[in-house]
Amino acid sequence: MSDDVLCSVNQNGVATIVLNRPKALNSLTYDMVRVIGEKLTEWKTDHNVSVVIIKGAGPKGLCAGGDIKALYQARSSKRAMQAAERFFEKEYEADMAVYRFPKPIIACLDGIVMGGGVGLTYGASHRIVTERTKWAMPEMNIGFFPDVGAAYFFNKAPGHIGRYLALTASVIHAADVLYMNGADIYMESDALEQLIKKVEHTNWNLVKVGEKLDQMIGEFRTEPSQKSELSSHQKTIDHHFRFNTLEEILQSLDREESDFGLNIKKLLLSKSPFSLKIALKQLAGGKQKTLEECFATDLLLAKNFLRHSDFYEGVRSVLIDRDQSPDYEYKRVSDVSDEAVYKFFKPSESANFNLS
Ligand code: QUE
Repeated sequence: MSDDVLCSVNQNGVATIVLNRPKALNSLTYDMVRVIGEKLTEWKTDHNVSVVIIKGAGPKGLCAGGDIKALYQARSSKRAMQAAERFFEKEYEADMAVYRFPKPIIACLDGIVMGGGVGLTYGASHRIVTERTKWAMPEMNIGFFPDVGAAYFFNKAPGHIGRYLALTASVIHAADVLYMNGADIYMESDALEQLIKKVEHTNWNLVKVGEKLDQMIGEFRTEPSQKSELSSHQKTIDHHFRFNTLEEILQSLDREESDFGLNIKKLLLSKSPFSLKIALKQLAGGKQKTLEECFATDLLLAKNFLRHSDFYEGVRSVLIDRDQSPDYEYKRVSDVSDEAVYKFFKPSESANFNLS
């Protein structure tokens, strides 16, 4: 049994999940997401568990995403491909178990919270951000797509902020995470540490857990020192991202004169045109979908990206060779046909699409 995730239950009814791969920014392996899913299933009905804490080991943060370097190996063999597919299945199961968990989950969004880290925390009942929080769905940087339920939760953000965050892969801080509905509570990182100690040392067995927890959080919570930047750009973002085609979004940005708008255009043009179009369709489609349907689409898309060169080229350019100059299959947005995009939302013949 590996130590990459530490799960424990104390005498007071507090269960803790510690993501414990600090040298790899706690990025998620197959074993980690499998164990997290299993533990949450077990704790759901365990009367010795009243509250769950999710946190990351080490100084850098909660979680940088999936163990992308392991997924990169999928290009080399059928065996590795199957392992990669199983990773996504278990990861999304763990994410969904967090949403469906019937007791409070305190998620510590302290430091880096990206990709898979977002997936594990969005569905938690008590999501706490700090002055150290760096939050992003960074998949557009690696020729992939925003998975882990993004089509569901980005549609819960105000206006078209979700599309903006997904397509630009922007990193945001505490006030913006609260604004886009990725967190509920702000407190200083030091206060969060004290809160967690206090929660661990409180006996939850004979109290009204929800009430007592809210009261305890009230002792530590404050307000971020800076205003949400996203809120001040809401109108601009909504204006440009209201379109359902990438061509229209880019055309709209051509008429923009602010530095903010010009920078968005530059960011979009640095991504894989194919990934951008898939993500836009995925998010537009997510509006009508349930949580389960969003995760089912994510699994289908993840399996198809495992069979697409842009994903490996993106990972290579960012994490393997680090040259930051990906050579994507399609060079321009106009090179990606509607048909190619449409087809990508259908199961690939070589994939095993069982969702159990
Ligand atoms: C986009 C991503 C990821 C990323 C960088 C991106 C991602 C991920 C990591 C990562 C970072 C440090 C590590 C590690 C993985 O980087 O998902 O193992 O040590 O996990 O631009 O989606």
